[in-house]
Amino acid sequence: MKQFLTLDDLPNLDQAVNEAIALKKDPFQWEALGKNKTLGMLFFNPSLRTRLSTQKAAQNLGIKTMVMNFSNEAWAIEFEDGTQMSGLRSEHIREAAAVISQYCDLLAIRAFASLSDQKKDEEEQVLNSFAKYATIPVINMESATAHPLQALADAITIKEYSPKKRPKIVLTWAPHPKALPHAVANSFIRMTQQLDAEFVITHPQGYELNPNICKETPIEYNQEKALEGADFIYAKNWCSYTDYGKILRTDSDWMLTPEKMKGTANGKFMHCLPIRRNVVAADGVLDTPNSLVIQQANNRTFSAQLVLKKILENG
Ligand code: SN0
Repeated sequence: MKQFLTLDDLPNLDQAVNEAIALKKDPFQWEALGKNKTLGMLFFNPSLRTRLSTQKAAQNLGIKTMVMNFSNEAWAIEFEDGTQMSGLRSEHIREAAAVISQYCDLLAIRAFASLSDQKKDEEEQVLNSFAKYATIPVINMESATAHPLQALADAITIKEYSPKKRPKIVLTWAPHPKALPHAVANSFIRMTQQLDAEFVITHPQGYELNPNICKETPIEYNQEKALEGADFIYAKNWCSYTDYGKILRTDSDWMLTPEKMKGTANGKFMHCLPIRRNVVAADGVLDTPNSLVIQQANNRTFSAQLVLKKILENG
């Protein structure tokens, strides 16, 4: 594998999940693989799981890490070509990416959607500019439109906890006070479409996601109906895609509650975290053995470890 910008960079999802589960059983087996290698990690946005699990994954493979917070520690970067840089941006992506490429062997980047400029978000300006001007492999730690490390961790978790060969998986929109990106939902959809599963997306009218991602996956506007017989319930908020960046509703009608979970097939609750308690899901949903949120976060390590290992093996 040359890079990991989206799930499409994985040659085979099922094989990747199996290999990640094998790494989980024996995490230090490949400790010599990353000797003298450096992973640079650039954060344009906050992180807890992504930062620590990716560092831990690197450590398990013998890779050293350098972490930099770009939102307040680095020079503000100019991404446009041919501009006269007399404004607030001090450094051009061309120099920044070239310089970092000399210090590091691998480069991981977190750069959320702006949610104001749909064109730039869809073009993945930040991630793709680093991929273009860096001379080392780039790894996506959540970009404007995708969070493939999360989706791979979710695939591992579903494999570990599935009660049947063909489970019913529901992605449900949930309320949130802030406008959140589409990245987690997008990658979860792309991942789940590749599983042997009955997959349904449910959200209020107006929250339709990118049709190029949803493709043939059924959308059910009645949440209760969608949840019937579900084995996995993946909750996530996202802002409007069609009315880009807007919050259309914040009422608690779509919050996951223990009552709603009763209509599922003793369903497992999933969320990428961080989760707003009693907004996205009630305490009574999170504080039960059916919640897999902590296990999902643990699998982030093995998702990242699998990706780093595949890239290192490529040379
Ligand atoms: C991010 C998102 O894409 O939804 C990261 C998830 C891994 N989530 C948030 O920004 C939540 C922030 C909040 O205030 O609850």
